[in-house]
Amino acid sequence: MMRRLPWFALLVVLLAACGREQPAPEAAASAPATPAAGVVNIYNWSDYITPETLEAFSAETGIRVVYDVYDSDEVLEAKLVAGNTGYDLVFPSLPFAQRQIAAGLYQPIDRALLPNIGNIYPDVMAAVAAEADPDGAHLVPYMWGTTGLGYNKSKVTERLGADAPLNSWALLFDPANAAKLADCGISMLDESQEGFAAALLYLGRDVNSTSAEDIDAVRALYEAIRPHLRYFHSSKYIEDLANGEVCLAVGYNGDVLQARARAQESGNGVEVGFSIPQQGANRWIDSMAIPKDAPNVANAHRFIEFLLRPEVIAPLSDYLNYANANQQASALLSATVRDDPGIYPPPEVMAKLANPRTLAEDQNRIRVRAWTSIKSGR
Ligand code: N2P
Repeated sequence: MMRRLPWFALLVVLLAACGREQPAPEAAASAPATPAAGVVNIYNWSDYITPETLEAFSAETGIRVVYDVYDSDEVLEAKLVAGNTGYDLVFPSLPFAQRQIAAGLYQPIDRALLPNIGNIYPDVMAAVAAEADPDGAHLVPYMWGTTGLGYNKSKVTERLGADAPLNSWALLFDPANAAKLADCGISMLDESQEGFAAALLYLGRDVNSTSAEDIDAVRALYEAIRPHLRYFHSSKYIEDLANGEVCLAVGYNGDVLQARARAQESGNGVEVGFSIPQQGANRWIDSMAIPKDAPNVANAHRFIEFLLRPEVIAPLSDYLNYANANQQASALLSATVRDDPGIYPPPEVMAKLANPRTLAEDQNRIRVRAWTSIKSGR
């Protein structure tokens, strides 16, 4: 993927040197920060930015970036609820952002400080308004994507044959398939909302259902495949898919495609595929938001404005394999990213995507509890 842009050659060297692309906290900003310029404390999903972006921001503004990562909306939410995170900017997904806004966890964003806000696709803005932020006051969309199936082509077809259902949730939820893939490793996201959505889509039901009948049906599905699942984790599968340590992962599209790219770059012969199952998949939008007690609000706005620049966000999409929300950036994307149906799905697939919703707290608690017991296999 880095072959597309010559300046990413530098990144290859940096990544090879540190073995991972994750910027270590505090390590990302190399520009000397002047005390006047201060700092911005960012808490973002793992594998969701490049060190170059942070360095470019610091070089231009003199603002030091302190950067931490998480791999679950639930982890982010627990910190925000506890308060005093020290973070200036976080990246919640829609259904979580909706209830976090309702709970007063974010402060309004000053759009007057964001001259590039008009670059966001109107329909992405509209979806964010409809699903979470009616007056558009708290969220600036960053990237969006889907949750689907990442697989190791040769290992899966060796075990299930050439007609393996690579485009179906049956690849995972049909116990006969899961049993045959168990030895090469199956991983599942550790997020109740994603775990439920995958199973409910397979069953042809509403991803947001909290009915007792549907919860029981989901439990039964997982019970049948539980012995064949190697682990529940929301970021480890990138490396494991790339190395051939797992052969099937329920994962976020860009993360699976990053695994595909890592395998290609390492030349290890592993061919990773991604599919949005025919039964449909969750579609999510991740946005930037400023916690209510953020210590460096002006710097948070400067970082948001930086990411709203087409020439900043386009190479990020190229590298991360996630679709960004910036209309002006589309012409700058590499053709392979723009034309990848796993990143920008065709209309007929878009029509099948499901929107996870914020669930009522008591209903959500029932699903989270069920998920905990599904994971423990009890
Ligand atoms: C990035 C995962 C972001 C997707 N690694 C979750 N909304």
